[in-house]
Amino acid sequence: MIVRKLDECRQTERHVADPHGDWVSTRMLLKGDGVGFSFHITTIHAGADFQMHYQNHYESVYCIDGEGEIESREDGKVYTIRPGTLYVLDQHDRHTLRAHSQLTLACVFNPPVTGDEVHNAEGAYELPPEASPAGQE
Ligand code: 9YT
Repeated sequence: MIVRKLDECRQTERHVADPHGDWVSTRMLLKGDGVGFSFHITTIHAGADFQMHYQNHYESVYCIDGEGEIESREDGKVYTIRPGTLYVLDQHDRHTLRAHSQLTLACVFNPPVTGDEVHNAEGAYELPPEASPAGQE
């Protein structure tokens, strides 16, 4: 069994800051923990408005706190985000996230993030050399 505390993880290298200043992410579970997914508590700063495209991962995002919206750049649909909302990027959807207030999100990635990944120019996380893209295992 693994038991961890968010406040303790925040004091370690598991706490990663976006170089663009849009978010911070505490990766409470990583690939090295061996369970096949990673689990992050992510804070999106109020006013953030940025694009992502997780070409190599599936991601589930559950809103714990805050208000915002998620736009699919595949079809232009915009969905409100508030506490209790789950969105799942099951099609590697290109998307834009807007935080109307600070958002606290619980995020799960498959395949798991390995450590200190931040978005590349396309808004994706690169895979380690040996990993398979999500859906191609
Ligand atoms: C919602 C989202 O994808 N935010 C970017 C950070 C990511 N969730 C992470 O690495 O925790």
